[in-house]
Amino acid sequence: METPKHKIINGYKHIAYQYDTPSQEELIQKSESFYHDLDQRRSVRDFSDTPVPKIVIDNIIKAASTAPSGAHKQPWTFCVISNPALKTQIRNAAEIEEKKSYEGRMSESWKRDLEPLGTDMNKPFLEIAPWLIIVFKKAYDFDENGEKHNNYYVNESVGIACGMLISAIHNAGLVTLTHTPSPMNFLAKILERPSNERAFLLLPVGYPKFPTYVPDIKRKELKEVSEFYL
Ligand code: IYR
Repeated sequence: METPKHKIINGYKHIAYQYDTPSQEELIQKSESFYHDLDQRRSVRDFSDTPVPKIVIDNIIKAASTAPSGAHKQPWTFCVISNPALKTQIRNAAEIEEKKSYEGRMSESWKRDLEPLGTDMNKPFLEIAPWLIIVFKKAYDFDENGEKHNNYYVNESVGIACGMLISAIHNAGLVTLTHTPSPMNFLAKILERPSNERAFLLLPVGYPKFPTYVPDIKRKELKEVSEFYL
C-alpha cells in the first residue's frame, strides 16, 4: 500500500517528511567534514570595508530563520544595517556603554579573563563592517486585534537562531563577532523597534581585514565537554 502524502492531527494537516536515509559512510564523512569546517570559524574583530552583496545577507538570515522555536513562533527580528549614518550612531552609543563597562561595571577578574582576547572599549568594526545584523527577541507578539500573546522559550529559540546565523555566515565565507554591548537598549531606540522587541545580539558581518590576527586559543577536547552514558 502506498504511504499517504498527508494526515490530519488535531484538525491540522501534517505532510509526509521528505527524508533520504544516508549510508553509515555518509553519516561519518558528513559529520566529520562539517566539524572540520566549523572548527575553522573564528570570532574576528578587524573587518575589511569591502562590500558584501545584500543577497548573501538575505540568504544568511533565511538560513537562521529556519531555526526551531517554541511553538514555531519564530520570536525574532533580524535588523540589518548598512546605512553609514546609522552605523556611526550605533558605534557612538555602543562605545559610551562599553567605556562605562570597562571603566567600572566589569569586575577586575572579568577584565583579566578578557586580556587574552585583546578586547577594549573601542568598536571601530561597528562602522567598518559592511553589514551589522542586530537580532531582536520578541517576548510577545500582537494579534490582529492588537492583543498581546506571549512567546515561549524565547531566549532558547533566539539563541539557536543566532547559532545558525553564525554558522551560515561562516559557511558563506564571511566572518562575524558576537558583540553584546551592555546594556543594549540603545539599539531598540536608535532603530525605533516596537515595544515587544529587545536587542539580543549584534553581529558585524563582512570580510576580515588582511592580515587579521586572532588569539591563539584552543577548544576543549570532546572528553572535556561531554559525558557518554553507554
Ligand atoms: N561587551 C564587551 C566586553 C566583552 C565581554 C565578553 I564575556 C567577551 O567575551 C568579550 C567582550 C566588549 O564587547 O568588549
